[in-house]
Amino acid sequence: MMTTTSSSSSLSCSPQRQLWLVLLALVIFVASVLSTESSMPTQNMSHKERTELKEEAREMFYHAYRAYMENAYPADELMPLSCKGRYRGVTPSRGDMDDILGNFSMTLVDTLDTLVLLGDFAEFEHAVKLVIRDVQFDSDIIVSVFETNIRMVGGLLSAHILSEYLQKQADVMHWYKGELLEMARELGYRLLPAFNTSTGIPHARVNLRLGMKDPQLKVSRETCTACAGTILLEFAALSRLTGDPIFEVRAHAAMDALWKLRHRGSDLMGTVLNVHSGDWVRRDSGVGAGIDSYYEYLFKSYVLLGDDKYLARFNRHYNAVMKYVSEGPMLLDVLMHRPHAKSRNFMDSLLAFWPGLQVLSGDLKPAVQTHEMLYQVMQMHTLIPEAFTVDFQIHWGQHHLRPEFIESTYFLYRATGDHHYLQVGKRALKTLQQYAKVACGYAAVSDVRTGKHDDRMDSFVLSETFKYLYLLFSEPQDLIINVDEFVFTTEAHLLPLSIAQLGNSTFSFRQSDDHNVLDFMRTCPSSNKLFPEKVRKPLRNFITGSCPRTTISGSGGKRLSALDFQASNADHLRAVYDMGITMVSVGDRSQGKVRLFHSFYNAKSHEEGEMGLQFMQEMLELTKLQSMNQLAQLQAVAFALDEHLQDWTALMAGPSHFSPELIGEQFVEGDLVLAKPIRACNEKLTNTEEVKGKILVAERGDCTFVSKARLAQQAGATALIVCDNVPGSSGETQPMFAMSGDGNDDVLIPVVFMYSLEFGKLSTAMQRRPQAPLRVRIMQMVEFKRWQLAKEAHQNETAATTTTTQKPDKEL
Ligand code: DMJ
Repeated sequence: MMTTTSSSSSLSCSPQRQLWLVLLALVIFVASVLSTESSMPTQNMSHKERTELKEEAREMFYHAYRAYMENAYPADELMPLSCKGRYRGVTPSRGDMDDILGNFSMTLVDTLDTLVLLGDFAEFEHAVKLVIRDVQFDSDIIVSVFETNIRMVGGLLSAHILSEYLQKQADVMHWYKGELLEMARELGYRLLPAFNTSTGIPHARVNLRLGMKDPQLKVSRETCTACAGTILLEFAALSRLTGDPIFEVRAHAAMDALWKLRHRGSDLMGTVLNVHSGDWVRRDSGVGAGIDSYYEYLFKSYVLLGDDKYLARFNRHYNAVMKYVSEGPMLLDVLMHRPHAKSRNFMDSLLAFWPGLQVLSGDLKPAVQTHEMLYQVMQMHTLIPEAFTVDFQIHWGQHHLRPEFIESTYFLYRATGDHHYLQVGKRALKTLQQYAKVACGYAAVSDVRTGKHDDRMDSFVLSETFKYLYLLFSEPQDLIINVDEFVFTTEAHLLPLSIAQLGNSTFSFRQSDDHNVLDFMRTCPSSNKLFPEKVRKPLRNFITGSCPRTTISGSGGKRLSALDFQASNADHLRAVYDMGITMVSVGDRSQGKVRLFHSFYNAKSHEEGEMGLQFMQEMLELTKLQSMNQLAQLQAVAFALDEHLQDWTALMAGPSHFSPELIGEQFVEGDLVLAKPIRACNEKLTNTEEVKGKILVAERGDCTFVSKARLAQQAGATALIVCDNVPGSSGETQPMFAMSGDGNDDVLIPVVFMYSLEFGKLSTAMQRRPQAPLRVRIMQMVEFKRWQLAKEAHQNETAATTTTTQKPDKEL
């Protein structure tokens, strides 16, 4: 909440004096540092520190890369504790996990494009030569189609594209004649037999030499949604670069077949299916393991190929995920056919990619929230465990040095410019240094509770984890390529947006007869038209459009307005400084109060001084507006502290988007009763009789807010209070929010949300009077305040009247 005061000693001065002589003493107290979300300003990271961290990320990469090259190459992976290579068929098997390995030098292939991003052309050239010389695919080995595609085909394609790019731009590698592309094509052909299924959905595994003729694959039937749905980017690139349509045709067919398997009611997908019958084997639906990159590839296929149908499909799934799977910042699996039932009470670390995808699709707010939750999990356990429960306890304790959380941190930083994400990245980097670095590379952790190391360093550590860390701390001018012109595959390989221009003779975008595209066309305004505009443009410029970044002040630059200003953005701070505004922290730093002074003397130029003045005026307006808005939306749960209902107190609560608003003098009053069961997610409450005509209290979790509301309404409650399930949460320390619904307007009773600490006070009041129910009143907070003031005024008046009538009596 912001409060402002202003004063000016310049009012009587001439305009000239006003401009140049007088310190304009506009003083603004800005609590929450202009952010409605946080009360703690993030410390900005200096350029020097950022550069040092970038260099540290580079060193981390080289420590791991050299360890691999010197001790493991040409093996697929380095075993960092044994300090030797992991070979399929030689190193003792780890079971299915080893399907990732094809004895094709996977770590080197997966790493090639990171070398280019680091600007190490000499090593890149050397590594490309090694790959061309040493890597071959004619092996009697069963490999995972998905992993081989994302790591090997993706790695080869991206290295091919960058080799050609360097030939042109850096005048190097003139000997290169497309050998990597040929290798990618050969490998693509070796994967194709897996697509010979009755549905067109590929088998999970294939023998590199024998295709599906390997006797061990005879019984193969099951695959995961992500395994089958994470092919199109690489296969489309392969087709368009080689001119051989078969890959793209097969990948589109697989995507089409998968789309048909969605649940028509919920629009959700399961995680495991039968490739021949198309039946679901596991109907759990979330955004983590088994399904993650299917959603990612729907969206990115639209971005890379420009085919609207993939955006329409992504939108349908995305809405379903946000409706059923998303629960506040958490993402919890549900059953695709019974989406109101949560199917597990833990989350896996793979879902940490989701905020990054949300950023790309333009949905920033939930991205910030989920990322923040993950950051808290990280702080709680030092490293994010492979899976954690809804109360953030460890479910699976391993930590595989996965990239997803850093990937999302990078995208959030690019979208917001908020230095908070640099600080998060710094913490992630330092943690890896402390807990994962070993003499021979970086080792995964087998249990984050003990910190014990595992003898594995997956290829994605070099291709993704260190790549995203390096990118996070880099400035665009540090990079040889403009990453804004590329799409990152799920393995962080770079595919240029220009691939769409290569076209595809076998596939006409306009032929798309997907009726779901029409669904979007019919909506008004058409999200099919608006959303692409919103996402494609910023993606082409890599989301820099969403927030002013560099030329925000100074002559010729766009003026920074108070509305756009972010106190955690270094560019903004610089711009504000140039406009002659100084920021001084006041009081307790933790309250985030900042005082702004404007002086024309301090402005860089006259023009910027004027801008500064305008900025200060806007800030005053904004401050007023924000405090009014926040107060207007805030709900109050009020109760009397005394038996005579005289002395009332109000606790802060948040409204909902799906229930009627209590406006002005409207309120609901009633006795409180707790739901049985307390989460109110079952088909029926067991204490329906008791609930009738009362205000029901239910705990957050297990099902959506709106489903709790429907249950309360069905039981005859007059209102519902949902209390938070995270101990210690409070509206004083975190932003209040409005609960989302599912687009229907069938809830007719008011529903409000209370954080734990506020609800705790209510609960104490209930316990204090166990024999009688606690009576509460739900209303707008601003109305409660007005009501209290009116009551006080009335009491004062009565007191005054009593005094005046008594006085004469006494006198008499
Ligand atoms: C990577 O191979 C890819 O990011 C994939 O999509 C998911 N798993 C790993 C990293 O965790």
